Amino acid sequence: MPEELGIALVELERDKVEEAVKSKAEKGESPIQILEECRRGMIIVGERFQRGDYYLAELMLAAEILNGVTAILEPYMANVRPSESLGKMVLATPKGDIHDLGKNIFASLLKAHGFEVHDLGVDVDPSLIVAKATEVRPDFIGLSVLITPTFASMKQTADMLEEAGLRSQSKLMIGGGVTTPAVRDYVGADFQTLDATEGVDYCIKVKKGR
Ligand code: B12
Repeated sequence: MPEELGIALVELERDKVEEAVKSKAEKGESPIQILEECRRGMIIVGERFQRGDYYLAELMLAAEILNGVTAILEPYMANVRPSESLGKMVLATPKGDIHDLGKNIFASLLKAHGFEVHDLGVDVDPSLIVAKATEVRPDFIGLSVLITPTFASMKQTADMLEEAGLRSQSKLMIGGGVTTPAVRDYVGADFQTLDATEGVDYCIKVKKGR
């Protein structure tokens, strides 16, 4: 069971969540820890939805609250942000998928650790991802996926990057609730995780060689 903050999210108490997040952040608690607590709450919201205890409107409200938390924490992330860019990431939820909570958490953590993030949003066509990669020449391309039909969209993105001669210049990373090592192999990605912190650790390892 999550702690008080996570429970407030489960109970959809927006004001309580926002106050708790601000108060914890002001006291110097790690934004990463605060996000993790909220993420645990969001998992329970999903379980309630699946049991039929919550309706879609409640699920969407919880999602809205969690995206609000990510926004509140952004300035506090800046406090731990190194001054120089550690590397570039082009990030997207690919075509066919509109889930963005995990992607937004990953983006916030990356920024907090000094990465330059080009977040293309949700339901992004592979051609736009390739165009952005051509423009910014990122070290990493991250795809966040929560529904299985989007696997094909990820594979298409990987193939188009290859055709454009861009695949070898960037590490292709995938993440999000339905991804597995088998999906990583199908897509031909370099890395897969269900944990944003692990994703950030991987980026740091690649850039710093440790
Ligand atoms: C919230 C939610 C929604 C919200 C999304 C709101 C939003 N703004 O994102 C709403 C209500 C809109 C929604 C809609 C739908 N949903 Co939905 N949703 C969920 C739910 C409950 C939670 C997902 C979530 O946000 N988890 C919390 C986040 C923080 O976790 P996460 O994404 O895994 O991210 C973490 C890591 O994976 C990682 N990470 C994430 N991305 C990346 C990327 C990289 C590169 C890296 C390194 C790391 C990383 O970092 C995060 C933090 O550690 C799940 C059920 C579940 N328990 O997962 C269903 C679920 C994902 N949804 C599902 C479905 C089917 C749908 C709909 C199709 C429903 C419908 N019939 O209309 C639509 C989607 C339409 C579409 N085309 O996309 C299914 C998918 C099933 C499948 N296998 O395909 C699920 C699994 C529910 C279920 N069991 O049926 N949904």
